Amino acid sequence: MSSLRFVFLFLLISLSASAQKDYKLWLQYNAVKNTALPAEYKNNLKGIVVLGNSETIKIAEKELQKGFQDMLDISPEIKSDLKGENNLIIGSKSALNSEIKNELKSDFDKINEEGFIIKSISLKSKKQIIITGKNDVAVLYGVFNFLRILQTNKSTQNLNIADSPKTNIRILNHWDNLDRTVERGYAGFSLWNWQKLPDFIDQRYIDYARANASIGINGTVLTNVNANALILTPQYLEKVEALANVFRLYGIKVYLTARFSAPIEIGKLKTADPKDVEVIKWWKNKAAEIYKRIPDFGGFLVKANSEGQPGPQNYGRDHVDGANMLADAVAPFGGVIMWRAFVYSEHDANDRAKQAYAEFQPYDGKFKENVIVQVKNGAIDFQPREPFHPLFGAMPKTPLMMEFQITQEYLGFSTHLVFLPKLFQEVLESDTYQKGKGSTVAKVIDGTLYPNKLTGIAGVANIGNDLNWTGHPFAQANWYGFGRLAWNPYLDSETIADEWLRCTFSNDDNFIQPVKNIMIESREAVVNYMTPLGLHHIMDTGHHYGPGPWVSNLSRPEWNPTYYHKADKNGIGFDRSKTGTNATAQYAPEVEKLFDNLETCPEKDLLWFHHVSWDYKLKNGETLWNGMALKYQEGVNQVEAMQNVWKKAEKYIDNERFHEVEMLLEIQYKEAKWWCDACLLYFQQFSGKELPAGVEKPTQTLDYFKSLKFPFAPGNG
Ligand code: BDP
Repeated sequence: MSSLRFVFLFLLISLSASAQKDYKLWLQYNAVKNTALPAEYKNNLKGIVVLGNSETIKIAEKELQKGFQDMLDISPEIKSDLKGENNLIIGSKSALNSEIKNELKSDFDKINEEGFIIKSISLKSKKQIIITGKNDVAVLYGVFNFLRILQTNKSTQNLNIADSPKTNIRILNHWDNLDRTVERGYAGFSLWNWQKLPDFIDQRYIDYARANASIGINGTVLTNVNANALILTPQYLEKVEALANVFRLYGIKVYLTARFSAPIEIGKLKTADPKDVEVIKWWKNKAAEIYKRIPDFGGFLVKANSEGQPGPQNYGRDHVDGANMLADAVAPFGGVIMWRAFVYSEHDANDRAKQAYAEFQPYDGKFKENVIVQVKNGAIDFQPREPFHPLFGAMPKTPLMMEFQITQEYLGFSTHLVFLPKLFQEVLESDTYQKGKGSTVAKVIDGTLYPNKLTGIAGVANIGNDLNWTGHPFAQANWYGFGRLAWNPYLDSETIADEWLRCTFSNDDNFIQPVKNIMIESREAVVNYMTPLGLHHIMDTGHHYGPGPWVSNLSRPEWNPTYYHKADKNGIGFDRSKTGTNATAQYAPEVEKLFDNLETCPEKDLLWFHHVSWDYKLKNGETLWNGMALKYQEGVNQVEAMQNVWKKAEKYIDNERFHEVEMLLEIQYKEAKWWCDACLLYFQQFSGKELPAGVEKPTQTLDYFKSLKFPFAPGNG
């Protein structure tokens, strides 16, 4: 072979290997290089004893084989009964012999139906490791967790883990349309190839399910909340069934969005009134039809009477009527209705931030048992920072589930590196004070504050058919982190970042430490260069790409950024205190007081709750104007610092991912600067003040920034 051809071939092979890394997410299974560990691992993993023969157990077995092969270059003998020592035993409780069951009795008492046990035990004086749980999917969770021990180079000596998910429904919400566009999707088109389904099962469906199972996600809503009724027709249900058949083996239930007017659109009825007998019958039959195909169908997610979607109010009924009617339809089959509380109306002159609480709180205790109300983390809409939604903790008799957005609609799309678990953690740790100090949002969500049986966390997916699934290599960490927090809402985001980096890139501490710092700081950086000090919703209109604080011409007042920042010559911010819209009164008294009082209101939320003068003194002694300008600049500087750290990462990882991130950080830097310049020039018109020392001069005029148009920005329908 000529040397040129050789080089070409080599390049091709290494390129595709590198591209595969992008695809493999956090399941890289890199060779374990640490000197002592491979020997320890190999010694403990002489054979794999597989008890049980379900498809799920076979998946678990294959996963272990792959893990051992890739990480340790070994293929332990597979046995179906227990012989010898230093085996890894996998199997669910019912497949275990009585000796093992007795040995693990107290461990089984500690876990719930989906929990797993990983334990070093001694059977007839022989050392073994066992991975078990109450069913096969739990065993699979245990297997992935065991492999993570190896991936993160931790010891396998004296293992003693009993871990259970703290929430029941850990679910992705795909805002995927039937034409495969994805609302607010920045990673290509929808994974679901409706045209080729049901006969063509894309390997991606299997890899998607595997990735989700590895982090404990157990549900997926396939379709957009702005729903199309066609998904409920037999033509599509057949395709949904094919996906459900794939996902089931990985413990993932399929859910669909239900368009409230479906009985009219596909059922030929004249009404969709939830009290109409024909409508009630239609939904009952529809549910029965779905469950006949998909016996473990999860249920429906519903966006009703929100942003123009149809709902019970079109017929003079309310959310309770609508949700309960659907709940009755799926109840005989064990289905659940996830009813969204994301509502606000152009006919309501009230502060938008108050509307969901005002509408939903009075319904407390009125929903059927199988309804869970899905509430966004904040009262407006997935902003870089929002105080927690006042509904959390305020509906003791109603199960509430969290809705986070993993896709970065308001946080720079898939071009900005923003580690969202930091944001999620901040929300989950927030204290609602609804049952005294310590009534955190996490406790509302996992059912420990009020004894609600149904619990859940939803994440609006950032997944598309891009080679690397999420557009930005680091956006994979947000999918991963969401899953880990859904499993355990008390996990620390730093732990998650550490795990993810080790599983995705490298265990080298010289790489981990600095890059972890970037991740941890990235969330505050985006807040600084987009919406510091409690500013919110000042993104450009419609697509939400880039700054647009000047937009004021949209038909609905609350769609205009000017509605949110209220900048004038006297100052800036939305007065939601007693002297303003009194939104603070929707919180428990302790929180209300904290937010209401300028002295105690955290500065990070200042302009969310207060309109303050440009000369207002911040805690660091700066005037508000100077402080705000410095924050914008700090955000830009933080991105620059991230770039500098990243440059040093080159020698630790593959070229392709290194360069991808390098290029993306360059875009992020430019866009951070764009945000900083555009916002400061705009707000300066009101403050009438010079930029303080330390803030770079804007590179363009305000008119230039205002003239920018993005008719084809992604994710905008
Ligand atoms: C907003 C999005 C819009 C969604 C809506 C929702 O801009 O595309 O349909 O939320 O959550 O954030 O229903």
